[in-house]
Amino acid sequence: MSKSRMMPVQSGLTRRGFLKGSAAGVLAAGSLSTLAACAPQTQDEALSETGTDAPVDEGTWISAACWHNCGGRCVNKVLVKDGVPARQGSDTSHEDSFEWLQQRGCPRGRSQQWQCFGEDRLKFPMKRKNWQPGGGDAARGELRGKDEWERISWDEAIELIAGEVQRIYDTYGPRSVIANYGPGIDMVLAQMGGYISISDTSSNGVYAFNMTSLGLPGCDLGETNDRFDNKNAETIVLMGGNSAWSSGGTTMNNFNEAKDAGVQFVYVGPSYNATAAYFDARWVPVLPGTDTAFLLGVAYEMLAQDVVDQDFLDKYCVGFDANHMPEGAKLNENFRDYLEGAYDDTPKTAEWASAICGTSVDDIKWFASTIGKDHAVMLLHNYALARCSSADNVPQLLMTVGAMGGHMGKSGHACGGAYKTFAGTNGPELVYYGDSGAAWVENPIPDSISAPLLWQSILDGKYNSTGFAYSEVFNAQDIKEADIKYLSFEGSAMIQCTPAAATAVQAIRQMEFVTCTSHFFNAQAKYADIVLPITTEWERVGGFPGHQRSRETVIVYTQVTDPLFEAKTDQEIGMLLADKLGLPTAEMWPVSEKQQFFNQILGAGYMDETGEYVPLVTVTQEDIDRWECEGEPQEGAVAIDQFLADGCFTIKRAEGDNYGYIGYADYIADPEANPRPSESGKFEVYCQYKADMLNSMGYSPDGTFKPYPTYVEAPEGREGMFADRVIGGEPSEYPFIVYNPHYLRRAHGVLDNLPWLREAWANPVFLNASDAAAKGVADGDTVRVYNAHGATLRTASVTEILMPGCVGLPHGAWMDFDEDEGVDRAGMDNMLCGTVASGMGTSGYNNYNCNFEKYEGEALVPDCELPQRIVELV
Ligand SMILES: Nc1nc2c(c(=O)[nH]1)N[C@H]1C(S)=C(S)[C@@H](COP(=O)(O)OP(=O)(O)OC[C@H]3O[C@@H](n4cnc5c(=O)[nH]c(N)nc54)[C@H](O)[C@@H]3O)O[C@H]1N2
Ligand SMILES: Nc1nc2c(c(=O)[nH]1)N[C@H]1C(S)=C(S)[C@@H](COP(=O)(O)OP(=O)(O)OC[C@H]3O[C@@H](n4cnc5c(=O)[nH]c(N)nc54)[C@H](O)[C@@H]3O)O[C@H]1N2
Ligand code: SF4
Ligand SMILES: [Mo]
Repeated sequence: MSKSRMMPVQSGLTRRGFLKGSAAGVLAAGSLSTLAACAPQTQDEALSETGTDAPVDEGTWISAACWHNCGGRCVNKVLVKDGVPARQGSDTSHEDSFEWLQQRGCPRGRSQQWQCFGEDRLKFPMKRKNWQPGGGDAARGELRGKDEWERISWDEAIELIAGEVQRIYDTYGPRSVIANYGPGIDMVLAQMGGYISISDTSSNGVYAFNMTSLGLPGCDLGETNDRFDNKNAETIVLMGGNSAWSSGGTTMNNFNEAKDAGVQFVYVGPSYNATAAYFDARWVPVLPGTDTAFLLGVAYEMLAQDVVDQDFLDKYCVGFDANHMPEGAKLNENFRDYLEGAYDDTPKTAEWASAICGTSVDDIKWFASTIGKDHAVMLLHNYALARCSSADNVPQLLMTVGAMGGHMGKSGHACGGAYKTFAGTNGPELVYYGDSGAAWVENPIPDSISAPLLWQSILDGKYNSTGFAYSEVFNAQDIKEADIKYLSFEGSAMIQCTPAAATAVQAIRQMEFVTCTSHFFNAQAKYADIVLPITTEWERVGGFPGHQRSRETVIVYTQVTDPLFEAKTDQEIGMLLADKLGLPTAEMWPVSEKQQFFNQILGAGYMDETGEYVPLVTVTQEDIDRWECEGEPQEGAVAIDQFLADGCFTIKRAEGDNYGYIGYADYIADPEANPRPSESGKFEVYCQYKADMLNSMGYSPDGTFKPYPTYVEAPEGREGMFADRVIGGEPSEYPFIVYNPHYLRRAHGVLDNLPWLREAWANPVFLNASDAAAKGVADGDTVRVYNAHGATLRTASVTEILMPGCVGLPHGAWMDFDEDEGVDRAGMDNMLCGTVASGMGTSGYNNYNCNFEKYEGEALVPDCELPQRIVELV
């Protein structure tokens, strides 16, 4: 990286100096008022006000990182003028069109400078004042979350961590440690003998594990059609999710041609959200966690209306009816007879379904006829419907309903996952980046704790080690004892993003040692003993954002500034610790961070028009010398400097090009030659493996799951709304279902502390208008939302676009737990999620029960008026 691209932000300033430094690139909260006196009136205003009012043609535009797990993948540009980020921008590498999409950033990405240069960045290693090494009372664990903080040097920090790691592994062994595959400290822990990890179904919910046993692709992603085919559908059904908020907007473009062509969109879910509105969709309301009941009613109706493609079922599926059972079936039952009530005297009629899912009988019947065999239909699901307890039959059932309509393997038809940058497009990767060459130390301990049970398992001293679902190694429930002494928070927000936050506080206070690497004083840092400041990606050599990327684009970013204050990268921290512990540091990190980036560039490739993968980036010997890296010169489509300046490479598409794709086309054309990955090689409407797996994992009572999809009551959920769990009876203590939409202000917890974003998005709790009225709650009132697991305060946003009985509490607000009152003041979602697991150990964020009331205490002030969370060092 040339020096001129780096910002002259100096390291090692004091906090005072940091504040003073705001004029030279560090953005203090106070300066917000100068830049944007009050909340901008429109989003355009917000964007044009980013940074100073520097003219756009002065200074240098740098491709900067936006690396969060936000559902999008966008080009982020920073205009650096006199060493200060003056403006932010996005993709300008070509004009935007449906054929050649730009990857434009959202307001979060365009506010990134407030994160990297924010006044609230952690600047130095810190130690909790009353914590001392050695375990036992010296840890003063009861003060976690309340203690004061001291600045320590890196030497002291590494010395303390090395000493404690050695002591804990020597005294208690690796099963006394919990970590989660972080890239620095956790690598060292893996090398020390390993740790118990966390098995979390997080994003994918009940689609997380073993979808292949049903005949689906992993997580049911990859077998829908290329985006140019979307316009060939008559109807596109979106089951759950909200990509307008959660996919950075860019993937919505994949459906624009279909929208323009007049394709009918249908949205199935508890709210008529921004995505449904954008597509002018017909809304089919379904209560959270009840999609199984809805789809069973639909399947019954399809049979009743005679709109089932029986030939498709006979040829491509097993287990739909008694005449097509798979070999090895242990149960003489089938789906069709279940639908008709043969085993429980309950036909799964539209009326039966309606009582459970809250959808009208008319809507269920309409939906069944609309998706019948004579129509071209795309049944696209997100995972919001899968992040629910006991929803484990959804994947198999949606696949079954898709097969009943014959909606696989044909143009205009699809059935499968539409998620993040994969939403509405699939097919082989057209462009990609190379392997970094970094080594990875495997964690030798295969046990894991299911995320929703994590904190209670620590308190109980025992855990179900079933692990990452059902595999060769771990199958049946296996309860083990564990006395956890050390928690490493590195790269995942374990307190913030895992259910049962109040229990987390208790469990953490039992520890002897807690470390955290972080940019900010977030929940993990607040409850740790030693906190290490890490660099943001703006301070690193450059890279390619991982997570989701689209098949048509790679995004690349470069360094914006030297590391701020004393921040270090994960790799630097890992290496310091490994050295101190006498571990083989050079073997563990054989490749420098710069060489890793260079390797990714060299290995980048794309598919040319003939279908061949060829190198993407032209690199000369001079480039290699300038970078002081190793590699061979190569010819590609774009020169390295141009590629880095553009910040991306996007394949230009055209109608009828060689890059089209129809999901499952090979299987449908020749099922014998191209079997699905299930045991039978077909879609398994009866899947013995599924039942055996779910029943033996130990999270639901044995026998709960049948080999075919059935309705299973959730531990809370729909039935939990009623006192005696009988739908329609007296309301229970917690007669609402709370779900967690992923929220525009932030990516999970990340960015929640940014003043601009706080001004733009208030983070209210969404309440149905009639429910609110019944409780005397008006829009803008402070409400207390509570259940058996905890309580939180939020300002009410009263709306008609939410089904009665539902409460929408956005995901990711930074915990602000008032222990005296037993209430969180930030609207933190995991306060209301509890120690509840079912099926595959699902984190069922979207179907807990709750109640709410007008709050009698002092009303909340808007989040944007609260001071930033800045640690005062003693
Ligand atoms: N109640 C409820 N809980 C949920 C959800 C929900 O809907 N409701 N959603 C779930 C879902 S879908 C997901 S994916 C999970 C997400 O859960 P997490 O992945 O745990 O969430 P993030 O906030 O993205 O955590 C990333 C953390 O890593 C830090 N970080 C970022 N970059 C670096 C780096 O380079 N090095 C290091 N060391 N740290 C870094 C960030 O500051 C942040 O603290 O949350 C889940 N939790
Ligand atoms: N801004 C922002 N974007 C993000 C994230 C973020 O934190 N912030 N997180 C990213 C990550 S890791 C993920 S996993 C995705 C998640 O994002 P999405 O997969 O889009 O999921 P949600 O935001 O949970 O979807 C919310 C919508 O799903 C519907 N819904 C809720 N429960 C159910 C149900 O049981 N059934 C049905 N049919 N519908 C239901 C509701 O109508 C609600 O409006 O977002 C990604 N994008
Ligand atoms: S959608 Fe995500 S990657 Fe894109 S600009 Fe926004 S935060 Fe950044
Ligand atoms: Mo996720």
